[in-house]
Amino acid sequence: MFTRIDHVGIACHDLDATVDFYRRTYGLALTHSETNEEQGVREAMLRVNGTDDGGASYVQLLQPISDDSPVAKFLERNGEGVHHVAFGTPDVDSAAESARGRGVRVLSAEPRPGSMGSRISFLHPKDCGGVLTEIVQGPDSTR
Ligand code: CMX
Ligand code: CO
Repeated sequence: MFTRIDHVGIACHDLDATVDFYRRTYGLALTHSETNEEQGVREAMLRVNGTDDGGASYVQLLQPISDDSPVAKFLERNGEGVHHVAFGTPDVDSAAESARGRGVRVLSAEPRPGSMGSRISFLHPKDCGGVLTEIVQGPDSTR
């Protein structure tokens, strides 16, 4: 069902400064940035590597754009740090359905728009051993 780690989502207060830290410290370049109003974030994707299934792995840096967004709540409670882990899959609908069938709460009825044209679903951290878990399908099943 999962074929790779698509990204690790990291909450931060200052997106530009954090992108700069990853560039200066690790040499990771900014691949893509966008604002996702529905998710309440400005985000930056830093590609780490390609993978065998034609996809890739990223660091996803997240800065909230509103005080009541999930990432703003997380920052208020925990400060900066790892917010979620996202697994890549060729079929987000069936992966979410399969998790639901095993009693894991899926946080939206249908997958939602994610970064770079992907479709995403979130699983409740309380049903996943304390890890907010995202499932990602790329625009053409690969990216
Ligand atoms: N990781 C682990 N646990 C988390 C968590 C996280 N990121 N966010 C919240 N929790 C825990 C809290 O610690 C809390 O635990 P306790 O009850 O033991 O204190 C519990 O979950 C409920 O916390 P809350 O602050 O009341 O959080 P909400 O119920 O309001 O929201 C969640 C939690 C997961 C439903 C919400 O954050 C959500 O819908 N997330 C999915 C969307 C999202 O995160 N979008 C931003 C990323 C976009 C992207 O990746 O593209
Ligand atoms: Co994510």
